[in-house]
Amino acid sequence: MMLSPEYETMSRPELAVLQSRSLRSLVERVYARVPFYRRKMEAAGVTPSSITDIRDITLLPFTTKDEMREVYPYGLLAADAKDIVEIHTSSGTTGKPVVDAYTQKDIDIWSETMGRTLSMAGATREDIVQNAYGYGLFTGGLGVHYGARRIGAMVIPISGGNTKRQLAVMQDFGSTILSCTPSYSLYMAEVAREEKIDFSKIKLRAGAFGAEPWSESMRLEIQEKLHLKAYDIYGLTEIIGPGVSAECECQNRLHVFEDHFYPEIINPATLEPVAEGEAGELVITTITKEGTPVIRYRTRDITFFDRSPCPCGRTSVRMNRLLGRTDDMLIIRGVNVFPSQIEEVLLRHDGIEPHYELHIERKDNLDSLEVHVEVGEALFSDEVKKIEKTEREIEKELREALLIHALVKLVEPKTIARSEGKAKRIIDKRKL
Ligand code: DLL
Repeated sequence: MMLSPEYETMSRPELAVLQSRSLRSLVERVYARVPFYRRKMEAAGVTPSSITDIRDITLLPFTTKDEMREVYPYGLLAADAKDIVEIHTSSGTTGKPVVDAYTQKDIDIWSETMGRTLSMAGATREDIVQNAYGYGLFTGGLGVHYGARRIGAMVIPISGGNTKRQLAVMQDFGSTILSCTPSYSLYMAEVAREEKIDFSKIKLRAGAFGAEPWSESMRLEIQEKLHLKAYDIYGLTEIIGPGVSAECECQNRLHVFEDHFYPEIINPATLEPVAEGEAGELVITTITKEGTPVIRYRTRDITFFDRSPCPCGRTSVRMNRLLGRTDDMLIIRGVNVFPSQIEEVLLRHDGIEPHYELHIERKDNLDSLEVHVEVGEALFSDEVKKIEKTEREIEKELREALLIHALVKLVEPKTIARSEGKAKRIIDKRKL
């Protein structure tokens, strides 16, 4: 399903013309209205007249999360305060939150890109979207809400949590699309099993999952347990919320909504663009945003681009599912380890549940990694020997994948904390 074919299938040269026009107007606006950007541009020796083409974007300075926090709460405002109609913020668990202020036009853009996101997962006005992302300052709830409204679907604004009620609502109202974090969807499947609710009898046929990292094996598991097609959706508060990129029906990498969000990939160490197709840090410029536009925002998310044509007909560049983050990349005994690599190994094993925690400690200057992962009831009731054998097997595979030793402990069913939002899986005691 394509919401806006004129944009989604636009030829690359036409898109570049559109992007160039948007970028010129953005740079003029922020230079005139946002001292924060004006100062940065002056320091970099750039003025609005330096920017004529989208390719000139590399002349502009980057923006980081720390800088955005420093100008909290309103320092990035590029529109008149009276024209702001809504705000959202990041959770602010690691410092001052980042503020996203929207004009009506920004809300319209957000509704459009989220409408495209849901359409790509097959949603139409016939659908009933059970939206279990949190409503509030978090962008997940209202982002999906606006997207569902844009395509004329019916939305159930249930928000996160109260899992038994989620299950009752999806049966009673016949929800066809589910939106929540991938880890929460698996928790729903678990509670459904206990309650003897059979997902094959529930009408859900697609899910829009994102806001946290997940792997291909986790997708297969969700699809099997919830009897639906699971789509990856991506976004972040600093840019707009969800609706920056999403998978189409091919479920093969996420189309970036490039007419609004201009993406680049850089080497985080040198800040230079990577070679075509190489992985690096995703950088995004909100070329059409009015409220709090962001120029060359360093997302810290790691991915790579695929510019090959997609069978769906959309012409936009696709980004790979996230490989990790520059800041959640663990460095254990000098080796770079991404939690996604560990998840991939764990979920290959039968009898293992997708609930795990990584415990990292430092003793006598030596890092240790322990992987705690839950076993299913079947394996748990097996002999101890079988459990130990599985532990050793996983350790061996982890060593092959990560090149370091990790101690694997299989733990009893239901002992790892469940989350109704983003799962917290890394417990790094080295920082305490
Ligand atoms: O999580 C926005 C969102 C809501 C996206 C609902 C998708 C669905 P933040 O709380 O600002 O915003 O967190 C943004 O979450 O930089 C990524 O590291 C991570 N993230 C978001 N989507 C994905 C995804 C929302 N599909 C941060 N896969 C981002 C992996 C994701 N990580």
